[in-house]
Amino acid sequence: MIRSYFHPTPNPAKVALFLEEACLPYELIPVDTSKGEQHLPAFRAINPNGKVPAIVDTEGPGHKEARIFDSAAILIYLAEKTGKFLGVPEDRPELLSWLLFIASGLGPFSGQAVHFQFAAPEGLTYAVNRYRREAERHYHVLNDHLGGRDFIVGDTYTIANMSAWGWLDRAARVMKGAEDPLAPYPRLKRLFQTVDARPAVQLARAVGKDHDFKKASDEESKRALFPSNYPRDGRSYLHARL
Ligand SMILES: N[C@@H](CCC(=O)N[C@@H](CS)C(=O)NCC(=O)O)C(=O)O
Repeated sequence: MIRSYFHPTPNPAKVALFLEEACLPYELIPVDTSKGEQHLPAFRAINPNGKVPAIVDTEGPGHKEARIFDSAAILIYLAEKTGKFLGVPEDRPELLSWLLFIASGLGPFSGQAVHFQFAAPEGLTYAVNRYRREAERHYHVLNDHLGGRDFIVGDTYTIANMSAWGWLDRAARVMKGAEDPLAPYPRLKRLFQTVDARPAVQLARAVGKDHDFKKASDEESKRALFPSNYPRDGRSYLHARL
């Protein structure tokens, strides 16, 4: 059995998509990051970095319980465990490269673009430009790569496409104000639409809908989500809570 620690945000969405695609039985454990549940000791024992997604596989390697955190690590782990959505072995170097490109580039720059356009104080033009432009640059790199190919790696739908979908789904926030945010990246838009049309995406979108995640952006949520903005006595909010 897999326990999936979840909040309805881009990185956990990738894992939700894999679990639905692979029809793996799992227990969903909501982690309300706006309430600071990612900082509770029980969750930090599963992800010391205090972020979702994370999973626990009660039947891990050697029949021992295993924890896995970080969306790319989880996708690789689950793909290897099930033998699904890995593509062919000859394409493994490309698969790892694009997965890590998304995990360390497209995703984080998109996240920072959202942060500086929606959550940070107004007037930080340099930061907005920096992260928005870098997100755009990553979109261009992937868009160029998709010339003449249907999927990111090889001829099939792999975990690289699931990973890209998680963040492309938030393109309207990353490219704040753009009427059709993927229009300048037609191949990326085609890829997004191909993945988004899969039946498992509808199931993944429904994950966690029955849980009342906190929506308000108030002082509690800001302190929970951006603890390093609130140093206390030389220690961060995060460490002060533990
Ligand atoms: N590199 C990590 C990033 C995880 C991450 O940033 N998760 C966000 C949700 S998409 C989160 O937990 N935010 C709450 C927080 O930072 O406290 C991954 O790919 O899983």
